[in-house]
This record gives sequence, C-alpha cells and structure tokens, in this order.
Amino acid sequence: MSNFKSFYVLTLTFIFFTVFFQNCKQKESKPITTTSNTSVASKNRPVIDISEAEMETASQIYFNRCAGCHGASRKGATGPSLLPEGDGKFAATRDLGAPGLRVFIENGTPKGMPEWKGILSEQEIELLTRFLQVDPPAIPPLELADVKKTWNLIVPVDQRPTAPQHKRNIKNYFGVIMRDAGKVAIIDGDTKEKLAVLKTGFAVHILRPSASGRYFYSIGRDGKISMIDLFPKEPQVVAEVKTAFDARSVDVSKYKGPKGDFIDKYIIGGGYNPSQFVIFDAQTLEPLSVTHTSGEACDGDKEFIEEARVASIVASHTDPLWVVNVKETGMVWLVDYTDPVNPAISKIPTARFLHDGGFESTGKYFMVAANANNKVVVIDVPNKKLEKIVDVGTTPHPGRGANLKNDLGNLWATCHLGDNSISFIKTDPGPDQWKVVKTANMPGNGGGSLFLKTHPKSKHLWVDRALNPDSTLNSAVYVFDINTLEFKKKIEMPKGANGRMVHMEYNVAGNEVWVSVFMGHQSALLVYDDKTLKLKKMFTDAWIENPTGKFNVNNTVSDIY
Ligand code: DHE
Repeated sequence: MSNFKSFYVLTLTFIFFTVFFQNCKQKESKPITTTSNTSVASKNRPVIDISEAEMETASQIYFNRCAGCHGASRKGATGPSLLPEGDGKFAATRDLGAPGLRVFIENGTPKGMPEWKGILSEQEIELLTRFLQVDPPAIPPLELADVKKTWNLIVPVDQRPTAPQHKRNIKNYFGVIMRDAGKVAIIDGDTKEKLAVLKTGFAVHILRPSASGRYFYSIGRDGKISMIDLFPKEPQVVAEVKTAFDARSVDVSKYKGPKGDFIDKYIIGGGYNPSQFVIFDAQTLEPLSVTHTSGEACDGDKEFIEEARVASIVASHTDPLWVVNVKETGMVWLVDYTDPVNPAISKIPTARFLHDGGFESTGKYFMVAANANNKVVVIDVPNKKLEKIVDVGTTPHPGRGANLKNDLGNLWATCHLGDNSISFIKTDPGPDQWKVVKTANMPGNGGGSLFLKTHPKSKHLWVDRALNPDSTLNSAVYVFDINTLEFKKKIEMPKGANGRMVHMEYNVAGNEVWVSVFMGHQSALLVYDDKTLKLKKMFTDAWIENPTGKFNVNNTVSDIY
C-alpha cells in the first residue's frame, strides 16, 4: 500500500472509531422503510432513496462480494456488522454515511478488507453506499420441502453406465473451477486434454470427489450442488440440488465400514445462509434431512447466534462421521451419518470463527483455523474430543494445510492472511506434539496467503499469496525446501498470463504442480515440474475463465496435501 493510501486508511480508521464512540453515546431514531420505494431518514441525516429494483441489484452485489465476511444478514462475521443503527460494537452505517462507506469500499482496511475500486464499477460502489444505510432484506428459510423443490435428477442411476466408457485414468482427472463463469472444467491430468466444461452453480467454491472417485460434487456460492459423472467419455452433470442460498462446503461419506456400506452413499452440503446443513443421497442428490446450526457460542456467551455459518466440512476415513465447523459459534460438530435422517451429533466447543482445515498425516486429528483468533484447533475425531488449541501467526488460512516429514518429525503447516509466515506444527506424540516447532518466512511484506500444498513424494512446499495487495508479491508463488524448511524460490507468473497466482494442486504421481491465475486480464492454468520448478504447460484457452480451485480426484479423495 502506498504511503498516501496508508495515511488515508489510518485517517479513516480514526474517523470510523470516532463515529463509533459517538454512536455509542447517542441514541438515534429508527429508520423509516417503505416497500415500494425504500426511503430512510432520521434526525440530522439525509434521506436515503433506493428503489426495489436497486435493492435487488445491490443485494446481489453484496451477496457476491461482501456477504462472505460481513454475513448475509449484515450482522458481521470476520468483518464488522453493516447495520443502519450499528450493533453496539461497530459504527452505524447511517453515521458513516455515503462518503465514509465509500472510502472503506474503495480502499479496504489494514485488517484485510480488499480494495474494491477497480473491481466494482463506480455505479456499483455508489449503489452499495446507499444499500448499506437501509435495513438489510430478510432471508427466507429453506426447509426440507423447499430443498426438495430444487432437486433435479437429470440422469437416473439405471440410465448411467456401469463402467467407465473410456480407457483414461480417472484418478488423475482434475476438476478446475472457473469461478465467475459458474463452470467446472474436467481435464485429463495424464494427457492434459480438456474433456468437458460444464455449467454448474454460481461462483463455484470447491469440488469434492465421491469416495470411489467416480463423481465430482461442486458447490456454488448460490448453494447449488452439481453432481458430475466421470464414467462417460465426456463427463456430464447428472443431478443438481440447492443446499442453501449462500454456501461454501460439500463432502461425501468416506467410511468403508465392514462391507463398504458408506462408499458413495451420502453427501452433505453446508450452508452459510440459512445456517444449516443438508444430507443427500449421494447417487441421486435426493435431500434426506436439514439440520440448523444456530446456537450458543463455544465460550459460554449465552447469546443465541442465529447466523452460525457452516464453514469447512471434512469426512473421516475411520468412522462414519463428518466434521462440520460452525464458524461464528466456534463449535465443531461431529455428525454421524449412519442415520442420515436423524443424525447423532457431538458438539465440541473450541474457538470462534472456524474456517478451513484438513487432516494431519495419520487422519486421526482434524486441524482447523480459528482465523480471527490466530489459532489452529486440533480435534481428535475418533474420540470425539478437543485435543489442543495452538497459537499460530496472524489470521491463519491453511486451505486443507500441508503434511510433511523431515528431521523434526511429522509436521502440519499453515500459511497466513495477516503475515508472511508459515507455521509448522509437530503432530507426532511426544513433548513437542501440537507445538509450532518452526516458523519460516516468505520474502517481502505482508501475508495474503490463501493456500499451501505438498505431496508425500515431493521435496517442496508451495505457498500462494493471492490476497497480498502488492502485485509483485501476489503474482508469484513461493517454494520452500521440505528438509530445511528454508525459503527456496519465488516463481514469478510467466509472460502471457496476467492476474494473481492462487491455489496449488499436485497430480497423482506428485511430480507436477498446477496453479491458477485469476483476477487479471489474462486467466491461465499453469503446470509446473515439481523437481525442476520449471513451467511445463500453460493453458490460456478461451474456456479458462478466472480459474480458482483445482482438485485432483485421487489426492482429494485420499486427503493428500
Ligand atoms: Fe474460499 C475453501 C469460505 C474467499 C477459494 N473457502 C473454503 C472453505 C470455506 C471458504 C469455508 C472450506 C471449504 C471446505 O473445505 O469444506 N472463501 C470462503 C469465504 O467465506 C471467503 C473468505 C469469502 C467469500 O465470500 O467466499 C472465501 N475462497 C475465497 C476466494 O476469494 C477464493 C480465492 C476464490 C473464490 O472462490 O471466491 C476462494 N476457498 C477457495 C478454494 C477453496 C476454498 C479454492 C478450497 C481449498 C482446498 O484446497 O480445499
């Protein structure tokens, strides 16, 4: 950030808190809202005019760009609340007014809010400054009967092939998300051929393959799950359903049981809004049950938290359990799917603002970032208990993390949004178990890292820095030596691509690393040789549209990262 910008943001932070403290002292009258044309006024404040059509457009922009951090109901989450009258903790948006809100939107904040100028148009920013000053629109419920209405079985099970209709190696297929296009590309990792580009949900967030590896399930930000069959020559979408209005996570049942009973049996979709999860039949996507996640927080605060969003979900390999991380309450729910209609649930209080995570190398312990608290929570899944809470760097963001082994033993690593460090946590039993035994740093200031990745056959750990505001840092990925844990090489984006480098994924053999280039003028998908760190292939075809996550079938099913 330039000196001018730092000054600007600091001045605004000062204004923000001055307004906030003033706001705590004085009580303002309630805004007046009408349905046909929303117009809000109160003492000494200008009238806000916003039509129904503008409310609809603004809600969509807010949902796409802001709801992830500020909550769909604008009550705040990792970001502050954005309510006309404030919430007692953060300033009233009516007091900030259009100029104050505009500066935050355009410049972001030192705490991690991105700068939206240049990404949102001037009209969109202007509209948001009015939208944020009126009451947020109510979000309707989505109960089982409503979910059922969204279910679309495109190809019934008895009309699907019983064996692959090709000789390709499905284990090395990659599902690549084209976020803004709402599409998923399926690529043969052996031949690098594009097999299909399929229309899925809006702004697809993640993909998870079924335990057998036959299907991919994608979850869109709009809560739409699409089921992709990899047996046909050209992969195709065979079923769709909606799990929520706003969602980020999906996973499958992976427990084999004595007779392989749960392989490809059930899937679960997590909802940001409504705060709930839905269990579906994994063959058809027929909805089976809805469970709400609102409740009390982990720290004994008796306040009922309505917006208790489902963040990451992982499936245990050793028990019929899903680990469901409830963000705002800081509760980890272990959901037993042996009865998918009335699932038995163990609720474990941990730390607030649970986000993303993955298993350590044995698969017994699940490691999840409590990002706003700078902690990683360790859950002993088979024994259904909290094992440890570990202090790490500022705002950890591991994706699913990275498992590696060297002289220090078995380590699980996380990178951070808030600083340029990587924390390595020892996972082997002994005096140093669950301690950060090493911290390594990337060159340059600030974090902005979203993901890191390695593979059991690799000697390298790859880290991105996609949300760092400095374009010389966010357009590169950073490689560390696994044996020494020292920084080895900054890999700059190749000529012909333009944007930010994000999210790495290995192929089955563990000798290639795939990286996306998004948020720029020339999207690309890059394939590197993991040994030489040289670029092997660059996809810049027209069908590559703002790619984000990539998921190798075998590595994702087997939790290899
Ligand atoms: Fe993600 C994982 C939520 C922004 C790409 N993201 C996750 C998970 C959650 C989440 C809860 C874990 C899913 C799981 O494992 O079950 N992400 C959120 C947000 O709330 C946030 C901060 C803001 C938002 O509005 O969505 C957010 N995420 C982003 C991005 O800006 C990224 C880079 C592009 C995008 O899609 O918007 C992005 N998130 C990803 C990817 C994963 C992910 C690629 C899966 C990583 C993996 O290897 O498993």
